[in-house]
Amino acid sequence: MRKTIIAGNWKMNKTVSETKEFLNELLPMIKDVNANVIIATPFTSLTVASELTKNSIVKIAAQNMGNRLKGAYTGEISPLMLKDIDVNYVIIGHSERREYYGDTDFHVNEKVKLALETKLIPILCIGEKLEEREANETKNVVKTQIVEGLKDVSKEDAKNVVIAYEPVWAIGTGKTATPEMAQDVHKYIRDLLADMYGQEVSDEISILYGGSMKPENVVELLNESDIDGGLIGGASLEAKSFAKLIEAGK
Ligand code: 3PY
Repeated sequence: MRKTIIAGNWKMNKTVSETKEFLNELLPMIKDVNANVIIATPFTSLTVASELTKNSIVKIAAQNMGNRLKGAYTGEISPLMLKDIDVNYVIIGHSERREYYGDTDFHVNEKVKLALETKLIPILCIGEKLEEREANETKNVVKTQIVEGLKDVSKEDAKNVVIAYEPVWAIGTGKTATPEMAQDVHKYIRDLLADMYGQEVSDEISILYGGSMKPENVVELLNESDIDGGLIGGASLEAKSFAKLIEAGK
């Protein structure tokens, strides 16, 4: 039985004091909720977020990481540094990283493998651009990103990967894939993972939907059999709306 995961991706938002304020508002609201909640904060807020959420259902994620363990890599953050401050998850290959910072499937694969090696759970993001959807290329794009992103990842390790399908045209645009459109791609991903690792492993992997998920559409998206949760941008920045999403996901 797969767990529903409600994950917030704050992107480049919130200072340390805003992080404290948010968590002080959110945590009492979800005190009695039994759900899998993740918040991906900027690097600067990770320490305070992991301290404040220690005795709660919330797990903390980084939004990216370096592709080496240590050394002369100016500006990078090692997965070991993330582990050291009790970070459990790391988003890898978000479309904004691919688009603005040149992260390729090769880099994504290096990071996925290193995250698994260091016992961080990678949230591997994939998804097509608008022109790719219009050219009927969605499934080919998603297939390449998964096959390349998980290259040399063993069956044992694959069980510890979370996939986030985020159609790029639905990110920050207010446009959401209809539940049927999203389910169609999620099912395709599930079948692909079954071809790669066997049905049993595929059935264990959580596949999240991302791209303008909000309180108004969360229930119908989560009703689809292969949508196991959400990776949420804008609606995760405000404690009340994030709490509503968590409530829907329990
Ligand atoms: C969004 O919903 O905008 C996201 O990109 C979540 O990662």
